[in-house]
Amino acid sequence: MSAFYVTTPIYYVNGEPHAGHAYTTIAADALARYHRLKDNDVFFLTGVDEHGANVHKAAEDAGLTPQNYCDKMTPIFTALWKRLNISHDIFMRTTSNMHKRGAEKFLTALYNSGDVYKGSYEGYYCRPCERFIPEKELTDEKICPIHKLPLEWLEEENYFFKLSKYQDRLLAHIRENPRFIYPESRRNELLSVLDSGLEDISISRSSVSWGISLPFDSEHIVYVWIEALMNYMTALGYETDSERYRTFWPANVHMMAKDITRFHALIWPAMLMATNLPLPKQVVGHGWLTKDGEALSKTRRIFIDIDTDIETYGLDAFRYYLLREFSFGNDGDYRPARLHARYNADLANDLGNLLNRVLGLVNKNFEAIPEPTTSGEFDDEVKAMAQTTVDQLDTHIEAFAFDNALETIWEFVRRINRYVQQTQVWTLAKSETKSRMGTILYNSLEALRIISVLISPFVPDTADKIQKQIGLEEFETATEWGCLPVGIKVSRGEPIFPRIDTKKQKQAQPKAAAKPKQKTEQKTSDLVSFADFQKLDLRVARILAAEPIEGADRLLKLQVDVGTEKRQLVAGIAEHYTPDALIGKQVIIVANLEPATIRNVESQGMILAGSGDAVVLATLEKEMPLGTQVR
Ligand code: ME8
Repeated sequence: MSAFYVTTPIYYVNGEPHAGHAYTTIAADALARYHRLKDNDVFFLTGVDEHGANVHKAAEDAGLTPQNYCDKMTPIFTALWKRLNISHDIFMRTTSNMHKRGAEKFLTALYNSGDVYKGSYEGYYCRPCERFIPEKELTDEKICPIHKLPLEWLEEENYFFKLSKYQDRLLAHIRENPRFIYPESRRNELLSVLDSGLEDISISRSSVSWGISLPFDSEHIVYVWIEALMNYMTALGYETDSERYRTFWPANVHMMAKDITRFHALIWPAMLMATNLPLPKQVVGHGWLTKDGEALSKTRRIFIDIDTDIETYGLDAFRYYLLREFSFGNDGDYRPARLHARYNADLANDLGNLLNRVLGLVNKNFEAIPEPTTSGEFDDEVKAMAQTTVDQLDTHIEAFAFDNALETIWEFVRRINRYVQQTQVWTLAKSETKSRMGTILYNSLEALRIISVLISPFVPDTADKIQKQIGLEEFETATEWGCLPVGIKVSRGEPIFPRIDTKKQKQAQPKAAAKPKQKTEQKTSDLVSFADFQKLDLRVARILAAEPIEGADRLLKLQVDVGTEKRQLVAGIAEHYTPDALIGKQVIIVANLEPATIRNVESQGMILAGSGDAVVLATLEKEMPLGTQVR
């Protein structure tokens, strides 16, 4: 059992938490749960950043003292984490005494390192970022590159930390430890920041009053960012050199979005180098969750209505969508229509129906879970796939590829659906085939048990529901086939993801339902609203294989790569393209079309083509990465 310490950023309390905060926290939660499943000794930290000028100003605006304001805002974060089923071990508040004492101890150590000196500072400051914007990043308009708000000119006497002294050591550390910064693009970004030279940074503010005083000069308040970074150690009991601190420091993963990787991957390690403390093992800066292509923002009031979506689809569907839809290092546009499609296809259809169907057959034909006594076609393949599914998960999780991890589990879910189909298990109830039926149902339930264990880090409530329906009381290992006991009673099986039709979805979205009359008239004249157009998920894909479909002269069966997954499509282009001519071509597909079965072949999407006398495949002017959205 090894120690695994994962952290989220501590979020500012100057506004309510939004989907972006939920995204990081759910991802960190899935990681923590995955490591618990692997029997590691896990410590998962999240919390709030309660000091600084930003929070002070928000308190003033609300007519409260800063402490009262924090006491009012912090429970909003803890309530959301409860609702999202976040399994943190500690929730840090930076106004706590534990943090204050730990921060003072760290600041004293930093001062004693000889790398702190007094100087004066002037420059353009962004209040929402709480940082001076370096000369190199300034535009003529003097606008913050992140918040797009005007910068303030600030002049102060400050204490400085000799960050520049650590440039070479940081460079060497990042080069020697390729996994230190994830993803690669962020690592390269920071390497180029280092190449262009680091400046010393100010670590105190004399103009700010809401924060922790420097232990070596009480006239100054520690800069909120320097204070916040220390929380990762103070939360463990750094102040008293506690057992927990000694077990879990250094952190395995600091998780965050790309906006703040620089603080975590350059400034924080330099502070630790100065105080001779070990560095965190990985700094992970995922992409932005966007809405209509724009980053969510408290200051710019760009939000996603997560309440409606959780109410409509349930928490686990929301968690599933966030983790399955986006590639973690890249930005991802949040679309309720995609959540709807994933709910019906992956959750209701693939997983929910499978469970329901298998339980139904067990209940109809047996008193309890039957014993597997025969062996037949596909059994070994299914058992082997359980093992390969487990084996592949580690690799995906280590690469923070939550999307690939879930896709791998769903390939297994779909394989079990095919197993039920291929064996036509429902036809085997006659006495001479009943033992074969029992074996197939046992195998299917055992696969579902393993699936429930594997999905538990991502959709924990669903995992519990599946286990309960199968009649299990405890989670057993997923690495061993055959742990499912024979002879226990299974439940009747309520659908775990009842299908949600579009009409119901529209009702749940008041904005869409309450369209003005004029819009309806436009609709009848065949115009499509922008919102409707946006529901289409068009993606760049590459054709990997193509073959004719027996008995269908116009159709070809295609295998395409959409970047994060492979799909099978049926296209009516056989009269215009030979299979060989198609292989390797980049095309555009409609990725969120409901799957259809055409001439007994499943088609998961549609390929776009100009269609007149001739049929010509649509493609982009230049090749783009697979999976790129086309709008
Ligand atoms: O920066 N997409 O707090 P903060 C994805 N207090 N993630 C997002 C996001 C989006 N659109 N918007 C926010 C601070 N996040 C400091 C941190 S840590 C020592 C101090 C998430 O409230 C993401 O994790 O501005 C991002 O890094 C973090 O919220 C910023 O939170």
